[in-house]
Amino acid sequence: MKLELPGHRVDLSAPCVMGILNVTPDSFSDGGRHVDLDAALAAARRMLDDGATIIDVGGESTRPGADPVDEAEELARVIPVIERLVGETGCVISIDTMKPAVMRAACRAGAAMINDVNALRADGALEAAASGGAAVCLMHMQGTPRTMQQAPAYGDVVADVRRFLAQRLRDCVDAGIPVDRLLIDPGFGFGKTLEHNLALLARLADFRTMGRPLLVGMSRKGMLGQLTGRAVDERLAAGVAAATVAVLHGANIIRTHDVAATVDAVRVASAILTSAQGRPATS
Ligand code: 9MG
Repeated sequence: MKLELPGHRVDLSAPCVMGILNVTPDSFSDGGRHVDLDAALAAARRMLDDGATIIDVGGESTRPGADPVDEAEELARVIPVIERLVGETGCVISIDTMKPAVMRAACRAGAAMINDVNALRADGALEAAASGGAAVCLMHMQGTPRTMQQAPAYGDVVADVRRFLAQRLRDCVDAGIPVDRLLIDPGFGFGKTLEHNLALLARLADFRTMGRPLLVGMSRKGMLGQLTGRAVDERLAAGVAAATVAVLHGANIIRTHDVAATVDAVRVASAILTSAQGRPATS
C-alpha cells in the first residue's frame, strides 16, 4: 500500500515509524516561554537519522487533563519549526493539531499530513483539510483531552471505535477529501481504560478490514505505566513491546518518542510477518 502525500509517496508495504516532535515550552524550552528552534530541529534530525519516515510536529499537548492552547500561540510554536524542517531536510511532516487555522497554515508551510486526535470534528476542520491537499489521520477520542479519562465507557470498545472511524471516513469523503488520503487510528489512551486499550490492541486486526492505513501510538502512555509500574521516562521497553505487538496485528505506522529502538522492533516484527505470509497456515 502506498500513501500519496503532497510532494511525497510513502511506501507502506512495510510498516514505518513516525517520530514525535512536541514543540511545547516544556519540551524545548529556552528557560522561558519560547521554544528553542535549534534544539527542536536537532531533535527532528536525530529522529530522521534513526530511521523515522514522518515527523509529527505538535504545539498543543493532548495529554489527559492538558489545558488548551490558543490559536496564535500554537501557530507561533509550530510554523517556524515546519518551515525550517521543510527547508533543511525535505522530510515528510505531519501537523498534530485540532485547529483548522493551524491545519491551513501548516499545509501552506509544507506539512504533508494532518494528524487530528479530534478526527476533524471542529467547526471548519473538514473544509481546511479538504482544501490543504494533505493526508489526514483520523483518530478516535471519547471526550476531550481535559475530561477524557474521567469515566470512559463503551458497549464493545472495538465495535464502537470502528463505527466512529467508519462514519468519519464517510464524512471526510462527503466533504471532498479523497479516501486514499485518509488514515485511521483507534486512539490509545484517549478516553479509554486499561481494559479498553488492551482490547483494542488485542483486536487491532479488526481495523485492517476498513481498508485504510492504520496508525497507532502507545509510546510512554499511561497504559504502559499501569502495566509496568514505571514512570513516564522509564517506559521504553514497554513501548517497544507494544509497538511490536501492534505491527504483528497489522499496524502500518507507529507513532513514538523513541525512534531508534522502535525502528529496530518494527523491522523485526515486519520480517516475521513477511516470512509467515510465505508459509501455509497450520491447523
Ligand atoms: C497527538 N497524539 C498523541 N497520541 C496520539 C495517538 O495515539 N495517535 C495519534 N494519531 N496522535 C496522537
